[in-house]
Amino acid sequence: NVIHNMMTSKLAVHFLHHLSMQDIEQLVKRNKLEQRSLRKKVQSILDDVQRKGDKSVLQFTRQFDKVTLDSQLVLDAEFTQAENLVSENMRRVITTAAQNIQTFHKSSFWEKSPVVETTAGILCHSETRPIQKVGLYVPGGSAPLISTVLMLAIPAKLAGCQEIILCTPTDKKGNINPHILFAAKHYGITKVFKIGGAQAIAAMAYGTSTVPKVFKIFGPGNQYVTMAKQLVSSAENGPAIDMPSGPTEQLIIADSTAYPKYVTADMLSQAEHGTDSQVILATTSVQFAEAVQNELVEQASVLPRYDIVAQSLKNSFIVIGQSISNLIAFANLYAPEHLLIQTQNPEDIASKIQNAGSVFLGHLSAESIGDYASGPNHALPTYGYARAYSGVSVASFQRIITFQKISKTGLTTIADTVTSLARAEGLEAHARAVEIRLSEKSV
Ligand code: HSO
Ligand code: ZN
Repeated sequence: NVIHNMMTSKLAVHFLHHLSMQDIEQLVKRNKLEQRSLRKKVQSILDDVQRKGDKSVLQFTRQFDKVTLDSQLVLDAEFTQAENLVSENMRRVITTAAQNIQTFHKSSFWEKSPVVETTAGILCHSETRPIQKVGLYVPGGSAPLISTVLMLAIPAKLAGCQEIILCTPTDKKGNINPHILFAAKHYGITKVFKIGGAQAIAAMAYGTSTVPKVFKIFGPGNQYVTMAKQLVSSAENGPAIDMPSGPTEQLIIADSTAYPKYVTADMLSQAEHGTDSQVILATTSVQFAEAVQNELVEQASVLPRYDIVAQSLKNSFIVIGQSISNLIAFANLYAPEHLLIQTQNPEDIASKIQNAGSVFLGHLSAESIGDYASGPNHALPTYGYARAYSGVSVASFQRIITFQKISKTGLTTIADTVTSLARAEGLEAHARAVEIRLSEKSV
């Protein structure tokens, strides 16, 4: 094990009661990358793929990923080959995680609402329908996110999506991580393509001769992927997207009953995702903060991804509050992707949380467990979008259609309400569409 140079600087510490409202707003703001030049670059990739299809995609794959592919579509033989590379143990753990994810997602969706009689003779209800074609993106990058395949494919399949395609970049030899292929094959993906980056998003948004055009695109990615998703979703006829996504983030509320070792380990688990990850410790105890600072140096020093961790800890900080309720207020302002509550009574705090993607209650609830295997989804809103967006669920792969049926009684009861409102809006034809039925004797 390599022991790295000790981190030289400690996390920045902010005392909430010394900060003005403006200071706090500044603290809660995420680092925003320069968007203008990024947008231009990504738009030109999107335009090229839209014009030239597969030829353009293959060209970008050569240029950015340094691989020349015969087939972008993963062939049956490759699935078989991958299957053989997956150990018995990995099969077992992927299956276990998948089962929990399935159990949780199954428990929280619906297909048909009750029928409600809003007024005598007026029957209304809703039914959900799967989005027929969806595209999933799984980043390659520094970590092959096997778990992300499960987190996206399982709810898509439960929703009943007919076509579920997946794009992911290959390694330098043109291969996809075998576990990713194994998970894709076993959990409902219809086609896998060896495409990464903005060109993958473009291919799924516009369609090419090999990649089908989809109606909604899901999944995390780097800044190019994120920008591409935003651009295609606002284009004419473009697909919807799950949510705008950004670097991963975590906020831990800890009191003096928390364990510095656990809290530190959780912080490092998110800090290792990327240099732009952000982890925040919010605590009432200065001593506890001090203990975590020391523990961070200790635990980080032996991590294989030390360099990433050291970098992301520079975007990270500690806030000290005079009371737990000050910390709760701060957490609600920040709206973290992941909120960990490691205090004496986590449930009491949980009921006061308004803005968060996913909440982990108690000292034993490590975020990693939720990242992989407990059941809830790990595709969650970052960047403060948790104020308005939810994480991925079966509902993300469905739409709701409403149905209504008006009987003769319903028609008579509601006629005056509708005709009066219609005439108040100056829409005479609306009023008459009701009245013509009242006077019609045949029905
Ligand atoms: N923490 C990540 C998900 C993940 N962690 C995948 C490990 N693998 C964003 O929620
Ligand atoms: Zn993670």
